[in-house]
Formats: sequence, C-alpha cells, structure tokens
Amino acid sequence: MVNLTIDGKQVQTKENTTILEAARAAGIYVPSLCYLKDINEIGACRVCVVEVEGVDKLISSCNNVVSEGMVVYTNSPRVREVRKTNVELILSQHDSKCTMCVRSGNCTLQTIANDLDIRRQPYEMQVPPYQWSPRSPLIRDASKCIKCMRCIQICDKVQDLHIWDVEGTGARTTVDVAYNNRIMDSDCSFCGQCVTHCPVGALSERDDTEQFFAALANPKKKVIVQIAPAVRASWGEEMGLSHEEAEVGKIVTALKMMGVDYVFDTDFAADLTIMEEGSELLRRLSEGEHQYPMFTSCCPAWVRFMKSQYPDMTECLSTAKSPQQMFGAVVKAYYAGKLGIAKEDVFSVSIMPCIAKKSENILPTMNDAGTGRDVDLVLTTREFVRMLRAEHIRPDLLESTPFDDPIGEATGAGVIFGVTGGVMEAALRSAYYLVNGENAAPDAFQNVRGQEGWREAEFELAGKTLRVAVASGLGNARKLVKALRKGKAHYDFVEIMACPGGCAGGGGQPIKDGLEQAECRGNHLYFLDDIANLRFSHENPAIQALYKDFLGEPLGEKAHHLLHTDHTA
Ligand code: HC0
Ligand code: SF4
Repeated sequence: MVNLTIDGKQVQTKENTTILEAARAAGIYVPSLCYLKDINEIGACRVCVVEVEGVDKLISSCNNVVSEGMVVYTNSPRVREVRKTNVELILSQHDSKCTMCVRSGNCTLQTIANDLDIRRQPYEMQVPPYQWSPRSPLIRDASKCIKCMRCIQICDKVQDLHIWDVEGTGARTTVDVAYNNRIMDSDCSFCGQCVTHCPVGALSERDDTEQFFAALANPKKKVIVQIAPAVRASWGEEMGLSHEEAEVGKIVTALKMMGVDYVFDTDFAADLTIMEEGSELLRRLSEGEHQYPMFTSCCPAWVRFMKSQYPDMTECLSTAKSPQQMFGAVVKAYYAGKLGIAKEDVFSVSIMPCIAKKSENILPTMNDAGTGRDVDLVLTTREFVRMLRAEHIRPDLLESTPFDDPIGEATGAGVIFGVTGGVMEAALRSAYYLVNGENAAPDAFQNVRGQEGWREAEFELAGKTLRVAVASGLGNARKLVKALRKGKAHYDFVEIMACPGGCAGGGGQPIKDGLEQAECRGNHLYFLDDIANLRFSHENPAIQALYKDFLGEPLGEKAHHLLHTDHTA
C-alpha cells in the first residue's frame, strides 16, 4: 500500500493507482475530459492537472501514479489558473453554440467550463468547418471535436475496428475517418460506441425526429411504433426516473399523447425470432457437424462487421431477420390488413437503443412487405427522450398504458434480448421445449449470463452436448472468430452483440459520461423477465395465433419470405 496526502487528507491506496483514481476514491473530485478508465489515459486535455510538492511542473493526474509520501494539491491557485487556461484553449477550437447542441445539458466540456466560471473567450477562435454526409446514421461535427481521442481509442481498443484516426497537424489537428475514407464507404459498423463515449457533441446519431413529426401530421398515415427491449431499461435516466418509475407503459402513453396510432412491443418480435432461429438451429444440428457455428444475426452492427471483416463466414449467420425487421414485415403484411388499411398507408417506426438499426432498415433486402421499407424510420432512445422534451411531456406525471393488441403481448424471453446472453438464453429455453416436448425450468440456462466479453457454456440437448458461446463488443467478437478460424474453439451456436453488455449498452442509449450503464440496465431486464407471466417464447399466445392465422409453420414458406433474409446479399 502507498500512503500519500491529497489536499491535506491522508490517503492510503494500492501501488500503481493513478493520482486521479486515488483522489476520487478518497472523495476528492478531480475534473477530467479526455480520461476514460483503462481506455484513454493519455493526459491530452490537461484538465486533470495537479500540483505535487517537489515537482516543478503541474502533472496530469490520470496517467501519473501515486508514490509513498507524495503530497498532492488538486485545486491550488496555480492548478486553478492553469486548468482554466487549458479549458479556454480547448474552447478556442470548439464551436460553443451550446443552445443548439445535441449534448447541451449533458456535455462534460460545458460542465467543466461552467464549474471553472469561464465567462469569456480570451483566445482567437479557430474552428474547423462542419463537413459530413447527411445520409450517414452516425454524424461527426468537426467543429465540436476537442481532440480527446476517446472515439479513436474505443474503436481501436474495445471494438477493434480502427475507423477513426488523427488528421492534420498543429492547430489543424482533428479526428476523421482513417485513410481519407468517407464514413459510408468505411468498415464502420455504426455501433455508436464512439458516440456514447464522446464527452461533447462531436458525435451523435442522425436526428430523424422531424420525419416522425411529419408522419404524425400526415392524415393519410397510420403511425405504428415498436419499442425495443433495452429502451425500457434506460429511457428514464435522463428524466430522473428510477427503473421502477420508468415503466414501459409510460412510453406507450407518451407516444399516444404525441398522436401515434398504435404502439407495440419489439419483444413480441423477439419471441417470433426465437421460434424461427430456434427451429433453424435444430435443423442445422440435425444436419450433423459444421465447421463453424451458427451465429445470431439480430445485431446489425455485428452483421456489418461480419460482412466487412470475414465475408467468407457470412453464410454462418442465422437467416432470421432481427426482431425490428420481423416486426416491420408483420405489421405491414399482416396487421395492416387486420386493421383494414392499405399497407402503403402505414408508417412504421421503431424506437431502438441503437444507431446501426438506422442502417439496417434501409437495406434493400428489408422490403418484404413490398412498400419500399418494412420499417420506415428508426429513432434512438436519445431521440425519443428529445421528442418528449419537444412535446413538453412530463414523464413523472404519466400513467401507464398497455401495448396495443393483438401483437403487443410478449414474454420474459423477449425482454432479455436486450442484454448480452439474452438471445442465447431465450433460444435455449425454446429449443429445449421443441426437442423434449416439455419445458426446462425458466432459469435452467442462466450460465450464459454475465458481463465478461466472451463466455461459453455447454448443455445437453437431444442427447448431444450443445456448445454455445456469447460475446459482446466487437473486439471480443473478433477474438472469438479468430479462435474459430484457427480451430482453437468449437461451438454450435454463438450469440454476438456489437455493444459491450448488449443493447443495454447500445450506441443510441442515454449517455452518462464516464459511467457504464449496461450492467445495471441488463439486470433490470432480468428482473422484468423474472416477474413476467410468461417466460417462454413458444408460450406467447399472440405468437401461436400469428402462426395459426397467418404464418403457418416456423421456417414455412410464408415465414421464410417475411421473416428471413439472405445476409450474404
Ligand atoms: Fe436490440 Fe433486438 S435486442 S438488437 O439490442 O434481437 O437495438 O433492445 O430491439 O431487433 O428485440 C437493439 C435491443 C432490439 C432487435 C430485439 C434483437
Ligand atoms: Fe445495436 Fe444492440 Fe448491436 Fe449495439 S448491440 S449495435 S445497440 S443491435
């Protein structure tokens, strides 16, 4: 252990702890901007500087470690002055139009500048112009970039995709797509992890809220909204609601207040995915040994990753569409008819924790109802929260409303799709039933739960040992795929989600800078599963009715047409 003094307080900490972590653990808050624990500890922003007795220069506390007898001042007059100058210099290269910024009120630079009482800009402004493709689901505004390098590091170290790089020199230094590429032509998966780890408004999703309001204002359109599993575990965060208060039924109420005609639960389509994907798995297992496992295909960032990085393995992806796209196809091809409206008059919207879903719904293959797009518009959780504000809806005053019938009913198995391992667990629950004709205990497959980036388990199914693996984060996905290709790992079924922790930690989720929320949100989804009336996808009566009335059998002709796709196309 190391003993030191921070701001007059005796502190004891482990060796090799950074001064920043030691101070924060002792209840002394040192501000920081570029710092991301274990990912970006480069001391670039100079906001976390501290004074150490016996050391001439101020030093960054995020990448200097404690030593025995060290005496540290985190907020001395000298520290305050230098810190303020450093932030003023950052602001001289930052377009501070805070009132119009997507991160206003949730921007670390804004908070720090305010805390330091900066009221003027003493340095000449040099702000690069905004140049970006408006079509891209992911937007970079160079005029807001503070060169903290977090996006580069997340993409390199966690996602192992290397999309971003430093460009230019001196005052012209900025971050852009590597190799002078354009984002739409790059291998970017659109997972959005760079967005959720950006401390300012330099990265965001494309804002599509105006299209939503335009559809609501169009009397010819019936607006139908689906809500993804992970949205219910996060939407209340920015509104100050606890998990218990942020019931999904309040989202339904809010959307109806906005003028939405029908609101359904993507969890229903998650149950449908299990019927199709589970049946596909069993068919594949009956064919004997395969070189590679079957991979889940519901995460569009993972599918993009597979296509760009390992195109020869794309055919191992389950052909099942994601729940979002299954839902879109069912709403237009089936539900519109039930309502007595033309499918062309349906405007189908999804609220997702995800940016990559904005690239999935526009794929040419996602048009099986024949209206152009099965899902017309994808909005992130953050866009939904902004719409609540725009509509002056106070979530604390909302009552809950149930989802619309008949495709609003879902099971606990559908809810856990939003957490890493959830698709696997839900699939195993139903695969067991399909093989044995009876259910296992609902929690029989919980070995696949957890936050480790790559985990594996084995279960007995149909007299054979089923080897499964679950990975989240594309860096872990790459490790797993490499191990398969080298013959060092062998599985039958693998679930991959691009975002660490799964959709709960999705790139479209509310941002709490420096705090990872995926685990806490995931635990809430497990809680919702635990208290659900139904916990097996195959027991969902609305799913049973859909097969009986319309689809026929899982993997049957109609199901094949509407619910499956060719990921190699
Ligand atoms: Fe997900 Fe999904 S679980 S990918 O993260 O499968 O976005 O929440 O909606 O489609 O259901 C996202 C979340 C979904 C889909 C579902 C799957
Ligand atoms: Fe989107 Fe979920 Fe995949 Fe993240 S893990 S890219 S939120 S589908």
